[in-house]
Amino acid sequence: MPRSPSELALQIADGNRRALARGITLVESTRADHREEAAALLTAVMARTGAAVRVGISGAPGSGKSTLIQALGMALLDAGHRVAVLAIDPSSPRGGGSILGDKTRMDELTRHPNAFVRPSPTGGTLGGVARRTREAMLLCEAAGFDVVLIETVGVGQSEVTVEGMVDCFVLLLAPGGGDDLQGIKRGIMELADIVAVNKVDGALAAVAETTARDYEHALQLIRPKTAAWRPVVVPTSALERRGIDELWATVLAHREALGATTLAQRRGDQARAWMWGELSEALLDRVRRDPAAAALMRELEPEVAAGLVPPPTAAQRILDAFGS
Ligand SMILES: Nc1nc2c(ncn2[C@@H]2O[C@H](COP(=O)(O)OP(=O)(O)O)[C@@H](O)[C@H]2O)c(=O)[nH]1
Ligand SMILES: [Mg+2]
Repeated sequence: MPRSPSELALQIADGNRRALARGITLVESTRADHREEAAALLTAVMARTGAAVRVGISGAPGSGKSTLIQALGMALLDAGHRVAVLAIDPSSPRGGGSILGDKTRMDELTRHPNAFVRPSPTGGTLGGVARRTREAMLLCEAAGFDVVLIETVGVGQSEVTVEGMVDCFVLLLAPGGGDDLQGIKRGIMELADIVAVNKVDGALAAVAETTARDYEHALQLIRPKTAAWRPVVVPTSALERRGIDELWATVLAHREALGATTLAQRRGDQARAWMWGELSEALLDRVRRDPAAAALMRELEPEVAAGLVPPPTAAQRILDAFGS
């Protein structure tokens, strides 16, 4: 990285896309000196962040997330917005096919001068990928993108993670793909601010409409995240670009319903949780690298595994060794 973080921050704030890409590469790096530069970069851009509408879009592979993001993104660009798209896919293999698929699915967006598309960083844990995406989102905001769309594959914990970094969480379902009511975990439904039932077109239209009604009923039974908003179902066809304006209108209605205070509170809670997450990770890292604690860890781990030492006792002893 030839440029200093403060120089890079200025170029990002200037809307320089190459600088933005560079900045994201910097925050994605795990090298210790890069982490320091990344922290300086984030500090430098912080005052310029927060102005975007942050939307998460989650769903099973093949439900149409990338197609929908392209359709929604193009509509937003037409309306004069600047749109950044980030992806979280902890399951994606290095240089894997899903990213290539997404690239062609979002080719129009990728080519548009007012859009910025960044595929998921490959490798690493969900926590690691999520941290980099959070930081990338802030950089995109600093670069003047006023809408950030985060695509995530609905596997494991990734929905919870993305819900924890956006203003509005959209669950995308496609009929006939195992996305019937029984197939979706209640916990995921509870995270959704909006349920979009996609592929309401062609031969699937009738099934999709039934699916949409089923979900409307199911959502009635779920306790809303906030008294201000009851999750709603929006039928879409990403392929035929129908329901896209309605989807965006619903995102804005959700924002309006929450109001500035609740939204600020939500973001504040997210930032606080992010800080504590960082702290526990960093602390654990230090414990692991502390010679005394590490030695004791190696000694105690087999004993814990063999059932000779209670895990809480071992943890306490390692912590004591670390502090001393
Ligand atoms: N019929 C129909 N097919 C769709 C629709 N949206 C996406 N698809 C198709 O579903 C497949 C998976 O789409 P993709 O956007 O890659 O899904 P993702 O894995 O969720 O990102 C592709 O073949 C799309 O063309 C839709 O609204 N209607
Ligand atoms: Mg995709």
